[in-house]
Amino acid sequence: MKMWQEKYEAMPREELKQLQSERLCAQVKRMYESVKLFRKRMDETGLKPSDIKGVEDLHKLPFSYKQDLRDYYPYGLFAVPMKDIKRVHASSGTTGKQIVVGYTDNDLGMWADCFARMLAAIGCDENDFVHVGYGLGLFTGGFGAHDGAVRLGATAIPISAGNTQRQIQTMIDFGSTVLCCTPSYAMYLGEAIEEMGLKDQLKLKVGIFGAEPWTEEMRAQIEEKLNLKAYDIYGLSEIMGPGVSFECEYQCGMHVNEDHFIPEIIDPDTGEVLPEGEWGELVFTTITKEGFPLIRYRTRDICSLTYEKCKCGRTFVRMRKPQGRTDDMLIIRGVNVFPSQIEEVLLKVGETVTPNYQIVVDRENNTDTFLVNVEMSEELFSDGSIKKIAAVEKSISDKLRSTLGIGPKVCLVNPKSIERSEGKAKRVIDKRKLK
Ligand code: DLL
Repeated sequence: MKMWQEKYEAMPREELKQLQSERLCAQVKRMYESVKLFRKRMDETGLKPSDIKGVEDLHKLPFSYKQDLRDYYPYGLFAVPMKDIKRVHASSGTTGKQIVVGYTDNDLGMWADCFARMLAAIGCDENDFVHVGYGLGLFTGGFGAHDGAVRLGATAIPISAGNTQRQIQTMIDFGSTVLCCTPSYAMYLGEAIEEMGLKDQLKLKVGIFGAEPWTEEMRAQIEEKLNLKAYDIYGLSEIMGPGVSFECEYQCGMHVNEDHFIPEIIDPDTGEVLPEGEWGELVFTTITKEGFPLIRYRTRDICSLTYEKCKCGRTFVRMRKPQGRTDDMLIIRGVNVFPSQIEEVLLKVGETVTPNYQIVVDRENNTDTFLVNVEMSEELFSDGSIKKIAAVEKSISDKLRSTLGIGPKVCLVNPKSIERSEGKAKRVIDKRKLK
């Protein structure tokens, strides 16, 4: 498969390390001069930019956090004058004030290249029609995919998120070959297309899905419903947006664009860097960004890395699918629960249920209550007896108990009764926080 920028993507690791070192040193120096908070943190640790000689010194540098972006909202961490910032994006997240990020012309060019690398890696070229179903707005998803498609020379269809009927009609009429949206919205589109009996009219070859965690089981279902090959893409607003890392044709982890971003895995409690292969918190350092560079940014995503050579010829390190976040882990009656574990179980249950679910946690008489609402399939809804439904509920609850170590009450609800999202799915309602 073609590489968009082979010079970097297949760079021998020794050379790559040299390049990263040069870029890191230059960035540390630049940030020390232009970002007040970074200078303060360096001074507190007694470090001078000249103490950083290369990537081997990365671990000495201070971490940065999402809270920093809130404290210095909106532009306080930018490293260039505002006249050089050509675009801003923002992310609201589930809690707290939104965060704002900014890009220079060079940053936008680098981002477009990173996304174009992914498109090329999965076999796309100028003959493709890229259906951009991520929100085009302050969210980074839409513009990232759009600019990447244009950079590749493909035809971009910037439809943005929402209006499912129009999405489907446009996909068919305009001949979309590449679908970009969240995996949960891809599932929803797939369901709607199945219902309308329009699957045969689609020309989709590949899908680029990310912005939220999704499982291998979900991948299989999306591929079946939309008749395409589904690829994972990762990114976060603070570091750039979609395309920080991407799957290649071999789909064995996501290649981090290491000429721009250096990843580390740390123990989230102690901050120690963990050895290759271990799971921990993913931390990123940007080494080329001008507008809003970040050193050792704590993503809160739980991940692991492998430097083993990939069959595609890229030398870039691969990150595994993030297994949730340190901050979306629920602690229910003392047990750690990740929404992705529930999804995995549901996708293995089979025909009787769909993977549309919502977790409701509450507190009664000082004890946590744990309920999982799951949409039953149309078949079970139309011909399942109350007894059969109760049996399915019990079997799911048992399966969840053995996976999680804690058994929720499972309630099968009517098909399509759980609210759909055009962006990231809302899987958890934690009422304890309101009390
Ligand atoms: O979600 C950027 C993006 C847009 C990525 C489109 C991929 C596609 P934020 O809104 O800032 O940015 O959210 C970033 O989303 O820290 C992860 O927790 C999660 N996330 C993103 N991609 C993946 C993925 C965009 N492929 C946060 N798998 C990150 C799992 C993901 N989680």
